[in-house]
Amino acid sequence: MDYIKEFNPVLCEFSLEGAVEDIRPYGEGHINQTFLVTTSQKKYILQVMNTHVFQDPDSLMKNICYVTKHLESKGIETLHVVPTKKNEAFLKLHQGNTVHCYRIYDFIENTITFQKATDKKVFYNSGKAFGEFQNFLKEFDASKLTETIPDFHNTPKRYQDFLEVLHKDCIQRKDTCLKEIEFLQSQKDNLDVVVHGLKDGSIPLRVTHNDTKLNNILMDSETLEARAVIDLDTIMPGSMLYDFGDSIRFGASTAAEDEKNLDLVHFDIELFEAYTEGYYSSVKNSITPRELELLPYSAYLLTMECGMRFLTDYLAGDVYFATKYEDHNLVRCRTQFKLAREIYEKLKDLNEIVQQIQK
Ligand code: ADP
Ligand code: GN1
Ligand code: MG
Repeated sequence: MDYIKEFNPVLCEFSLEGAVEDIRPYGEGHINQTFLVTTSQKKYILQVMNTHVFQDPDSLMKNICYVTKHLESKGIETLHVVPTKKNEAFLKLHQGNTVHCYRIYDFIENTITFQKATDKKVFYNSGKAFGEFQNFLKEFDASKLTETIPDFHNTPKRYQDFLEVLHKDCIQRKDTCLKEIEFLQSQKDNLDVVVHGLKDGSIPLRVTHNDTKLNNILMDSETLEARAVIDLDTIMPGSMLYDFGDSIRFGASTAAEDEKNLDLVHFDIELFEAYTEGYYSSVKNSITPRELELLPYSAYLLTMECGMRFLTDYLAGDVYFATKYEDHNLVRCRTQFKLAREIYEKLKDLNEIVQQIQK
């Protein structure tokens, strides 16, 4: 694939430093198409924005500029949006009958992202950094941020969406995942605790990141300290429990999110402890007793929710998450359900860990 030729009309619209020497796909994100652009002088990240998932790219980029400028003004390392020659935050290009949206960030040098927590220290560091990011988000007035995906973590609503897709079974995949469907249906009464808590006020509504997996944080390649929280597309009102739970679901697994051999997939209680310690050290002054009590449950909830989203997308014909092979979404769903089951069984032990950490 000649990416330099393909993206030439796009890159022409931005003032990049140096001549473009190389463009290649980069990272493991499931939503945007990400490329590393190398010029004779520096590196950039180019993204083809996913406008099927984010239907209002103008508001989305306003959110990102608002948040990153604020972070920059405080001297916190963050994404830096490279504007177009017309000084827009992203480029809308009419190509054939469709409009494609592109954005460019400076590449944040000397950092790495992990697809799996390799050791407790790395995961502790990411917990501390996501906690600090949560503190930073307290300064934002939620009304100034557009909700980029309404009901993003409304788990009961996602369950209803699943039922609808299951009912339609538009590409006849239902019979290939009966066990997963049955497991999800058996859990349906356990999915509404956070949504109810937000509604009755027992859980505070905050501004949250909402997509806190380990590969959405850049770690310094030498010190392994967290450098920058990235993937800021879903910053919007939510619960701290969504951020905590999502980090645990991805990072406290002994295997990759798409490991096919389920014997390798386990919930690692020591990784849970490391992350919780890091996170708590940052948020101890603002987390409420109810939130603390629900930290372990949130790990189960977000893992169920993500498994349900993968299953729903599998049944719908892979229209949301990027997939690399035919049953990729089903493979991902299976790892999540296996983890969720283990987390649920260990809730008592996890509660004890949370109690201990507070002492
Ligand atoms: P997606 O929404 O598809 O997950 P991300 O914005 O998370 O896309 O980017 C995908 C990956 O690209 C990240 O996990 C990270 O490895 C890498 N990445 C993104 N932005 C930068 C950046 N500014 N500097 C270095 N790496 C980046
Ligand atoms: C997506 O964008 P990315 O790959 O960091 C998804 C998350 C899921 C995650 C599962 C906007 O995250 O919600 O938890 O995949 N992001 C969006 O790996 O839907
Ligand atoms: Mg990402």
